[in-house]
This record gives sequence, C-alpha cells and structure tokens, in this order.
Amino acid sequence: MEYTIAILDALLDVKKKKIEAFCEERLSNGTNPYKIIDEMTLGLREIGKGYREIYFDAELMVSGWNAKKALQILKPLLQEELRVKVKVHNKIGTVVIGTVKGDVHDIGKEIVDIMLSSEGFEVIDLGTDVEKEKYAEAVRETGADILAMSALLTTTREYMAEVVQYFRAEGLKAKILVGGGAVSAEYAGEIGADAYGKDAVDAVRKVKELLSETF
Ligand code: B12
Repeated sequence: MEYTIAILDALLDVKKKKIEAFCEERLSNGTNPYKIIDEMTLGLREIGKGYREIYFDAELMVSGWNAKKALQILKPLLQEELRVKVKVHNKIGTVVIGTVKGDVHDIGKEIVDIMLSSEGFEVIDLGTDVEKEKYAEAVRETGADILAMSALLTTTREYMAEVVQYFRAEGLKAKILVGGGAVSAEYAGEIGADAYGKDAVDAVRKVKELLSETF
C-alpha cells in the first residue's frame, strides 16, 4: 500500500481542519478504521522521509497534531469492536506500555495500545518519556505479564537496554517487547529483549506468543 495525496494533505494542514473531513470521507465510504490508521501511518512515514529536505520541524509538529486528532476520532469506533471482543475473551493478560525516556513520540504506541485493547488485553499506558523505575513500579503494582516499550529515536532506543538490564537485576519476570521506528529485530536481540514487533498487528501476535511461553 502506498501513501495517498489525500492523507498527506490532511496531515500537513496547518489549520488542522482537513483531518476530520478526511476521516469522515473515508468512514462514509465504508473504510475500516484500522485501514484509515494504516493510511495515516504511511503518510507520517512519507513526511519523515522528507524531513530536513521537504519537511521541517513545523511540518513534523502539525502532522503529529493532526494524527492525534484522527486517533481521537477513530478510537471510539475501534472501541465499539473492542467491547464485543472483550466480552468474548475476558481478561487474557496485562501489558504495561510506554515510550522510553527522552522520547515524546506517542502515535505508534497509541495504535499498539488500541490494537492490544481490542484483542482483550488490559493495557496500562504510562505515556511518554518513561523512566525505568516507573516501568518497574507499574509492572509490580499491576502484576503485568508484559512490558512493551516504544522508541522512535536512535538516541532514545539505547535506554531500552538500560530498562532490560534493570528489570533483570530487579528480578522482574515480565516479558519485554520492544518496537517503534528506531528499533529492529536485530537490535531487540542485541539488548536482550524477549521480542520485537514491527507494527501494531505484529505487537498483538508477539504478545500472544510471549504469553503462551509464560503459561
Ligand atoms: C510526527 C513526528 C514527530 C512529532 C511527534 C508527535 C507525537 N505526538 O508523537 C514531533 C513533532 C513531536 C516530533 C519530534 C521530534 N522528532 Co519526530 N517524527 C515524527 C514522524 C514524522 C512521524 C512519527 C509517527 O507517528 N509515525 C507513525 C507511527 C504509527 O509509526 P511508529 O511510531 O513507527 O509506530 C508503528 C511501529 O513502529 C510499531 N510500534 C511503535 N511503538 C511500538 C511499541 C511496541 C512495543 C511494538 C511492539 C511496536 C511499536 O507500531 C506502530 C504502528 O504500526 C517521524 C517519521 C517516521 N518515520 O516515523 C519523525 C521522526 C521519528 N522524528 C525524528 C526526529 C529527529 C525528531 C526530533 C529530534 C526533531 C527535532 N529537531 O526536535 C524531535 C524529538 C522529540 C523527542 N524528544 O522525542 C526522526 C528520528 C530520526 C532517528 N532515527 O533518530 C524521524 C524518523 C524523522 C526523520 N526522518 O528524521 N516528531
């Protein structure tokens, strides 16, 4: 799937009006909200590709704002599906999620949160710029099975290694899943994380795999 001119236009609209119309137009054509999120992700990546050549900090900020607005519109629709699924599944596992210290990118993390919740997992979202002690505290308090960390910057992904070491040193048993634009399967292996997820669908698959290893 390719990014579309329509999503680029909506994401880059400084008046922040087009994104709503974009979502409404797609929804009225019967497009699944998940598909709209996919289209938006491709648009954001395209903007990222042109960063410092075609697009600059202002465009990054506007696209981030518009993407969050779209998630606000789409989340309740996804939660409708969620309610139906959760009834079927009951509680099947708890995941603590957060973007690592120094990193404020949270759109991808939110999509992962939505997807995991819609599969019936309980998700505790710690937000962005999360320190290792806070991850550990949340895992201890909730008895979470999985810690999921996101990083979009090559400079902040290094903190994931610190969190993994801290969890092991503290004897925390939660499995550690990592993802985000700055992370790869190879990097996940290097830092001793238990799994890597390349997107939100893969995140759900990996969480299920990790849980089946646990029980
Ligand atoms: C929007 C944006 C911003 C917004 C973020 C708004 C927000 N609320 O998130 C703002 C303006 C704040 C921003 C700031 C900066 N940004 Co920025 N940003 C982007 C941009 C264009 C889109 C990010 C995004 O939302 N992508 C879409 C989401 C859906 O994709 P995703 O996060 O990768 O998530 C998917 C998967 O990775 C996965 N996933 C994500 N998290 C997790 C977690 C787990 C556990 C799992 C399993 C999976 C998973 O699932 C998601 C869904 O499929 C990217 C470009 C890009 N290629 O992504 C640059 C980008 C990430 N930014 C970049 C930079 C440099 C910056 C700044 C340093 C710029 C500056 N000069 O200040 C600052 C840093 C601020 C900070 N301290 O964090 C660089 C990073 C380069 C690098 N490799 O280090 C990028 C790649 C742009 C570029 N090409 O240079 N940015």
